[in-house]
Amino acid sequence: MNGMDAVVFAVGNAKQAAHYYSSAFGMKLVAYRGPETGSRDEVSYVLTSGGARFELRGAVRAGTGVSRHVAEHGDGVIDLAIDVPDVEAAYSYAISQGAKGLAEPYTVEDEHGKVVMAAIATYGETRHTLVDRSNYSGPYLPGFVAAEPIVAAPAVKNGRFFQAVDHCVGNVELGKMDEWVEFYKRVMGFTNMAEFVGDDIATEYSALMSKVVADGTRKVKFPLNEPAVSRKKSQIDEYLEFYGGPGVQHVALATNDILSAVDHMRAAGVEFLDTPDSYYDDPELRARIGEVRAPIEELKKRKILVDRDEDGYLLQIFTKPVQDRPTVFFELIERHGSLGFGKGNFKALFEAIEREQDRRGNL
Ligand code: TYF
Ligand code: FE
Repeated sequence: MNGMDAVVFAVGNAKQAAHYYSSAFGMKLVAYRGPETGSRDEVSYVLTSGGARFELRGAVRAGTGVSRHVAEHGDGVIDLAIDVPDVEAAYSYAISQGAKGLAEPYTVEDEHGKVVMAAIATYGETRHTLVDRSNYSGPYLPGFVAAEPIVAAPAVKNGRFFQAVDHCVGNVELGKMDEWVEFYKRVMGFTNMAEFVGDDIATEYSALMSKVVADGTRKVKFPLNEPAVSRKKSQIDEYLEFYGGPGVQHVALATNDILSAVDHMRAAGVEFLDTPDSYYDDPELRARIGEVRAPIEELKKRKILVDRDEDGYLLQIFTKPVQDRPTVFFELIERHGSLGFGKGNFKALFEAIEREQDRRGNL
């Protein structure tokens, strides 16, 4: 695996979503397809931020696959596309290990070259398209035309808030997490990363269990959550109910300047989860995290969380759900050595999510 190729969203109004990810997430529109380019039923807007790429897919007419998906699940992720060096080999290996094939390897071509793709199914209605674009120089894929940015690039260093997709998290049903962990190990050759939420933490406060699988280079990282039995409805159960099944819960975006990114995104209307002042005033946290690149007061002002492990530290913050349903949200993560996911923040984070659940009337 070379890394993530794209995160593909099915959305109810791709034109407006493209504006949101441009104006609020600082992304750049680079490619488009729609009726004008011969795509009669669907439009796609392709946006990038450094190496991170989103495709926003919408329906132009009734009765398309996208409109059914949106009617059922709301806006959500339909495809975590992975950049692979050899689609044929990756696909046949996956199938031999029991993956469900959705598209056998095929080649699409235009004047910019050719792209080889195939697709396999994963949890819920999510898929992994395997993509080899090493012989392609066009803006995205054959069928797409280059497009101009919708708004000016943000006035920050490099003109963007984040530069890569760090990890993509899936929510699966109770009792299915280990099956999906095994799936990624068997079908994709992934290995477990150390960090996970086990029984002990689950019953105490998190209401979820979580394990992380990653490819050998750790460029592709997929944590998997399942609900745990708890006093109130688990945030994972809430997701499964409102999404109508398993799916992508959050996409974490790697940033080099989380302070500036949060300031600009907040100013553009992105809502982030709140963190109480007590988090920052806790002497145990202060002792544990030691020196980080910004004064704690600056993190506190912005509600940015911090965690440290044996390899280094990370700064992270979570948005509230970005659509009407309490389903998909984003994380910004600034890593300084740490390869973790913010285990030390799970309690504060899950309490913040529960406060949001309460506001939605969760029992
Ligand atoms: O990806 C992770 O594991 C962290 C923590 O519902 C996390 O971002 C885990 C579960 C969850 C929200 C965040
Ligand atoms: Fe995360």
